Amino acid sequence: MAFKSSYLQRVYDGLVERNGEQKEFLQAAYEVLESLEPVVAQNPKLEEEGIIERIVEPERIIMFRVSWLDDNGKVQVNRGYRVQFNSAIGPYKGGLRLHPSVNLSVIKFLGFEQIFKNSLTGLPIGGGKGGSDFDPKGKSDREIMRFCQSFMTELSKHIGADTDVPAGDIGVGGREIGYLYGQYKRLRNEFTGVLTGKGLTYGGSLARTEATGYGLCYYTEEMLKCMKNESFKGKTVVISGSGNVAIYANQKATQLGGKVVAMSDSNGYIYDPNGINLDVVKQIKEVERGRIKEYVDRVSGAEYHEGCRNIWTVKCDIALPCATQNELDEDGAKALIANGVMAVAEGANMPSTPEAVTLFQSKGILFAPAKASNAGGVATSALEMSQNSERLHWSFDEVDGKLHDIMVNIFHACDDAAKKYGCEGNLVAGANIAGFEKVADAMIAQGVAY
Ligand code: NDP
Ligand code: 2IT
Repeated sequence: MAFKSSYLQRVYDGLVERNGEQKEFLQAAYEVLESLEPVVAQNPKLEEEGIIERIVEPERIIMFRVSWLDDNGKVQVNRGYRVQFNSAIGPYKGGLRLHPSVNLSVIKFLGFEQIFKNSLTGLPIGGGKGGSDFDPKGKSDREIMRFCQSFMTELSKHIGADTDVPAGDIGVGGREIGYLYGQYKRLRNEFTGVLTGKGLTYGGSLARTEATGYGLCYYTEEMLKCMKNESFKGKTVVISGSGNVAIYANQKATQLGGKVVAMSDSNGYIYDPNGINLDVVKQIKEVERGRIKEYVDRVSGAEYHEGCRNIWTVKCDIALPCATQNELDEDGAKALIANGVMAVAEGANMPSTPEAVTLFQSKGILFAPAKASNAGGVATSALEMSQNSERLHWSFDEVDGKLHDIMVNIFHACDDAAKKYGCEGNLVAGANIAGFEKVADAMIAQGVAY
């Protein structure tokens, strides 16, 4: 891995030296630094002001013990994280992930990506991320509650409506946000917009639940229109995952005229040639918290296949990876390409491996990078913060309309930045550059602390 710029090379070598074991973080950082080659070449001020070495170093990392009592009264211990990565353009903002695979590398990669994503939304939010290696699967509601309360007891010391505003991510939905919010309020005696994704009865925004999946489809529709004079209409769609992002991506893709034929969870995938019945998926995943394979017991003509990675062998025009990082690798990309895929748009964070991205781009397949195409969730979180600040509640259509405009604007910001720096059509580079420019400018304006 070699950079043309000696400055970028030096910063990246330093990162590897200090964080060699943080694979996911280095993967995310490498991709951004690579995209910044033409920007660094044209702007010597970036090196003079030490912007790149500053932007790859989190402003603050908080790691803490989370001890809680399970239903048998036994003490359990997990590790909690909050990485406050960059506050140049607004309070730290980003989700909390509860999954056994969570470690510092995963939270740092997510927090790093969040800086540029949040900048792309055009709204005043900095970048952060947090979570725990706690596994919510198989836990009772009471266990989830006790974990969330313990987690928030420590986290509450470090967050606030003008400081750091967490939200959901894998394993954190409405139930968890409710418990976290209740505990924050008890500890602080404050009713503020300290979390987003809240329930509609206590300050949540309409359309936040739908926002990431809807936003992904709005971005994809604009990309299809502007780059290929195409749309979702009549297209076959494959969506990995069956959580929050996947479900509402399915709903919007279907509304826009697409037919979603496959979805998955970490065990395997379902294939339904008639188009997936989303009500059944919602009942299984949102209400019963069950497994995707149960779908085939309820819908005739559908198939279940063990092994989630094979979902990419299902023939489709549009692929929307909406589960987790590095879920779509080179083999998956080859299978999609062999079956004639036209566009791949990322709903999850960094779901495609670098090899897969290179393959898509080299074959002229439209490719929408996560930090642009999944920014609708956090953008709507920022709209929730606005509503909380003005103590008003906007209608579904008002929020959804703003979300739509934000996603269209993000697409054009990426497309324009790519053109400006000589890499027309490369939305990965465009997203990284457009997201970076605003943050770098704000960092320079605010000076170096000494
Ligand atoms: P959920 O917890 O609602 O759903 C996650 C889904 O992904 C589940 O179907 C889960 O299956 C599957 N999954 C999780 N881990 C793995 C794994 N290691 N291998 C295969 N499948 C896996 O999370 P979300 O839908 O909220 O998040 C999905 C992705 O979207 C994440 O990358 C997240 O960072 C990203 N994202 C989320 C946003 C949001 O607003 N929620 C905003 C922007 C991005 P199983 O049940 O078997 O674990
Ligand atoms: O990855 C993400 O952008 C999210 N999980 C949503 C973050 C948020 O603050 O709404």
